Amino acid sequence: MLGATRSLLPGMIGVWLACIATFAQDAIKTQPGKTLTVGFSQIGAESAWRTAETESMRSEAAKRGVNLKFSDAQQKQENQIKAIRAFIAQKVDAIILAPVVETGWEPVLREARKAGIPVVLVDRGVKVSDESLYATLIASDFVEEGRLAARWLAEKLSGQGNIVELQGTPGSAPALDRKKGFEEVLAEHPGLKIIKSQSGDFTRAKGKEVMEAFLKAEGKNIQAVYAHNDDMALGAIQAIEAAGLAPGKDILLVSIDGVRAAFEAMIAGKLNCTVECNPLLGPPAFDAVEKIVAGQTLPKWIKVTDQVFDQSVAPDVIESRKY
Ligand code: GZL
Repeated sequence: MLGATRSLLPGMIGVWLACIATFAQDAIKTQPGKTLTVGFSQIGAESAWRTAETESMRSEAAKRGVNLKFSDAQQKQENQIKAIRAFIAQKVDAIILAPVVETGWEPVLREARKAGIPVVLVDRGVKVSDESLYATLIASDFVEEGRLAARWLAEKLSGQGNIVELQGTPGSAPALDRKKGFEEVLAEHPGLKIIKSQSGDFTRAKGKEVMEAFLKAEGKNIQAVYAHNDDMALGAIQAIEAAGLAPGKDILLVSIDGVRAAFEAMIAGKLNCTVECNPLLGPPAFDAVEKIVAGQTLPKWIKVTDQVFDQSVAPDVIESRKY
């Protein structure tokens, strides 16, 4: 009996180790000093924010000597899923994912876990039934960003006015949460009303197009624009000017991201306020990857801090902006 058990022992240990690897994916260990190969599935290049994030990831990987396999999904989830499967086939040490939308990730994340490859989420979160499918999320608090935007606007409008909303990509965490936070504060101000709301997909062109439609439908009935990102606000500014109105004066604009062009628009008096959403996620992302492959466990959410900038401070801070 003992002989038989002894002969089964190596197999049993193998199964036991595989189980540990499966259920504790954030405790994967690789040899110290080995060059890390990391797959990064990026959403696309839809905004200045996204470009800044990509630059931060690429430059940080180069600085750390990480072999980065980069994939631009052009805003399509199916392309991100294909890229993740390719990274799994290439047996990368870790995967970094900026998920374009919140849902639809469970199957491919299970494939990554089965392959023993940790997944770090950056910039946007996912909805999954089992949070152990990703090691950590490095992102801002989009609900708080929405609250900050609404509080600033409520004060500026003295609690009275009609607002049109340019939403981000449908189903994306920032679009859902920035709307949620904004409406949470608006509920405290019955004199403020969102009279039109539509997606501009986080792009300048679409933001301009949707704002043109809002102006046609509501004309001088609009006191303010709430844009889920600066790029759509900059498009809305173009539409407001084309309609013969003064952006920043006839119609106030508050947006989110804090990209350089937003500071330039605030200095020009055309944008009133932007809530920063820091895109320089390269350093914290690769810190997380290095800790995970060294066997450490990380918090499920590493929160990036943000702050509000308006026209009153824009001239003083623009030179210090890093993106
Ligand atoms: C936020 C990020 C959003 C930015 C947009 O973390 O996902 O996507 O706010 C970008 O500019 O397109």
